[in-house]
Amino acid sequence: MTETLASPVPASPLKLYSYWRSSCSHRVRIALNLKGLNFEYKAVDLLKGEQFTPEYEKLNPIGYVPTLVDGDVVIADSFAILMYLEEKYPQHPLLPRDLSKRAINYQAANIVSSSIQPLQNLAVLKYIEEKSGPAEKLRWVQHHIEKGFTALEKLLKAHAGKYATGDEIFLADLFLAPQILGAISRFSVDMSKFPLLSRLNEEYNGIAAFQDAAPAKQPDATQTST
Ligand SMILES: N[C@@H](CCC(=O)N[C@@H](CS)C(=O)NCC(=O)O)C(=O)O
Repeated sequence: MTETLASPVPASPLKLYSYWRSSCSHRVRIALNLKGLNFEYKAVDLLKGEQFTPEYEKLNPIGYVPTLVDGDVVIADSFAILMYLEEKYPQHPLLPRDLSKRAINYQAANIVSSSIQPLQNLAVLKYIEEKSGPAEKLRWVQHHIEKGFTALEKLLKAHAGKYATGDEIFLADLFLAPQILGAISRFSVDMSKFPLLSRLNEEYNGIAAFQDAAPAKQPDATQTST
């Protein structure tokens, strides 16, 4: 007889402060879904500046989404949230046991979270558009996404299986899926230059935990183009 271990569940409902189109929120939504953790969705409208209200800044001092609240615990950064979830709710591990594979996951995640996403953040794009116009804004964002994607294609060529680092979904996939979706749907990046990332994207699109985390499925989704 196989013994099944109960998955840890939160004592009180988790709350996720999120914006539908935020790729940083999107990664956390995927993790929560993979781990089977229900959460209350607390919408923060970035276009209305709700991230800068004094109430929200008490939770997230830098005024970004996402923020996770788990009882008394408040965590205001997607990487920190993912590491917290991983340790507190170990069902569906986000990190492989193999240390070198784990390091590749950190590397791929950080290419997205340090070398792509901050350069396409709302405040950065608004500044560039104001100074140099919408065409320059698009050139800027495409350049930085393509630079990161080129590095990711090279890095993952030696490690990918069905997913980014093998045949199981790990941390790297949680960072890639939202970034690729944004590149396609918001920034018209030519994905034909990135065959591996395109193939991974097809895989992600077929998985329920990823589908349910998609921007368009969130309660605050609108048709706004920003
Ligand atoms: N390192 C942070 C970055 C968070 C971040 O940049 N969030 C963006 C959305 S993906 C945001 O809130 N932008 C609002 C703004 O630029 O005012 C994390 O990973 O949580």
